[in-house]
Amino acid sequence: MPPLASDLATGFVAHRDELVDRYRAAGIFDDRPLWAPLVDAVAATPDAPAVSDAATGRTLSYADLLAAADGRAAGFVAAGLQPGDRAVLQLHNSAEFAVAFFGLLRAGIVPVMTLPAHRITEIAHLAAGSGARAYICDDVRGGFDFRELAADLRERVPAVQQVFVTGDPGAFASLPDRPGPWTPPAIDADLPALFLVSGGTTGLPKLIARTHNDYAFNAVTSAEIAGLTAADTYLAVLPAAHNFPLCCPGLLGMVGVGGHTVFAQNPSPDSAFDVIEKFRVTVTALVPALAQLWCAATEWEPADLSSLRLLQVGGSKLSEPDAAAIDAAMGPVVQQVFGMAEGLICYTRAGDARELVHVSQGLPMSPFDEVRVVDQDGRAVADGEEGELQVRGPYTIRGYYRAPEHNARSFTADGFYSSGDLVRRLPSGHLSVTGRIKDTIVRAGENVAADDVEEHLLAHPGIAHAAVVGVPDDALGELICAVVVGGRDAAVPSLPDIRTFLAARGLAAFKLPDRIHPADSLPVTSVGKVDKAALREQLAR
Ligand code: OOB
Repeated sequence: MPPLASDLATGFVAHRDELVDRYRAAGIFDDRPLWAPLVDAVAATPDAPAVSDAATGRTLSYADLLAAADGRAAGFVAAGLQPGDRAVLQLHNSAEFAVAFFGLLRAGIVPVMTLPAHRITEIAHLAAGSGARAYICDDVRGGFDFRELAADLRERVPAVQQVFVTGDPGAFASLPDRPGPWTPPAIDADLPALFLVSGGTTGLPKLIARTHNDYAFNAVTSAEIAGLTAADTYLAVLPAAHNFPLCCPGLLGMVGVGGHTVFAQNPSPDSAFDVIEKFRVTVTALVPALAQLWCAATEWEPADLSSLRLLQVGGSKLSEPDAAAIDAAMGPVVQQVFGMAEGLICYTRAGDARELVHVSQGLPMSPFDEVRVVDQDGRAVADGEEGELQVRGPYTIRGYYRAPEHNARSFTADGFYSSGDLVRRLPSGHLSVTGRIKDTIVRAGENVAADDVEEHLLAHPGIAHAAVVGVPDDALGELICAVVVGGRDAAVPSLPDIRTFLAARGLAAFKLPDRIHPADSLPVTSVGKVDKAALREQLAR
């Protein structure tokens, strides 16, 4: 492999040699570029549909997709970008997302996968941190002009020299297109193929470098577990740049089997149900809040959802009653997915008893995943006990990109990622996610896990959504504050009602909420998880 002229490898934390050797000996790294399955699919079924836009009905066959991606690749290079360069990609769900993404990969340019909800603070931070030379965005979406963000970005991060815009480019360039044959550069499959961004709700997102080898393994294994075939149609309705719809198995899993991916921007049931019916969608992925909404909507939205065989739910905790309700409303379709951009993905399996699918967040995807559940001192807890999940494995990073100070905190000396997630290992080996290390309220010296209180609140028939956060208090340190969204047609119950209800369920007195804040909705992060940091800020004001 010729050494890369670029500085891509600077600040990249590679796996340790002896472990790479072990993974390679097991045959789980195939040393091919991440785009290789696209070329395979073109060879096998050039005319099969690869990607469609739900909104316009535009469909690209596999041959079309590769030709379009190669036109982009040649265009990016003609515009002065080089293999190993980074480009911040911020596109809404569309066939063009797939064209630009594969175009960058075919040019050897490394995309930084940002989400449509990111704004200048995050984009500037990610562009600077990755050393990006280009920014790719849509013109205007949802009333927001991304070209203005681009102009701001050019000022704040002058190293971003190129801006490419879909639609009306304004002062910038359109996405480049140089049709014709294209020879992709050689790559080193153990170097980053793309950057994901961390999903944390505190601080600025961190850059997560995923290699060709590790991400291809992620896609293939996920597709196997989901039982994907060329006959499947996947609906990408979560933001496509997120790990879940991108590779778990998502777009990349579908390309690997030659299946069809449909992109939609509107996840509301009235719109998404039409798409499922029209394209006979078989698989999709949602966050719990959306899955709950879809489940409720089956009662009033007339739609034929019989094609849907797998509804993946992950990103935050799906409660047992909600999982059971979705199965009851839509058939036994739920698959729980507990994953992180840093690597580890857990899935419930097709053969699991439905009760296990409802109570657990799944089993690690690979036998090579090493999972430890540890106490505050880093010692393994007994099986069944709650502790922090630490993980090491073939597709879990060894460190964030160019972030040594974070790495000292988030990774152990022997290379495990400390996830901050609290889990319990069930006898089957499945994990149950019980909370986040930092998501506790310290009230009068007692530690109260927010998740614990939330689960009991959700059992109240008058409560549809609940988030529990601590608010500072002079006397008790923190007060337990529950922000609750009422059920359909129901007023939010009063504080005394709720306390009586929770006490009757056997919740300890020190865990009962001190305050109830009714709300119409809960603030969410870019991918749709409840944003506790934003809630705390709102309550502080
Ligand atoms: C996914 O990835 P990220 O990077 O946006 O967020 C990871 C964090 C996890 O550490 C955990 O705190 C939480 O999100 N999480 C869950 C969960 N799935 C993710 N917490 C409870 N139950 C679950 N099922 O969110 C992600 C990546 C790939 C596939 C699915 C989700």
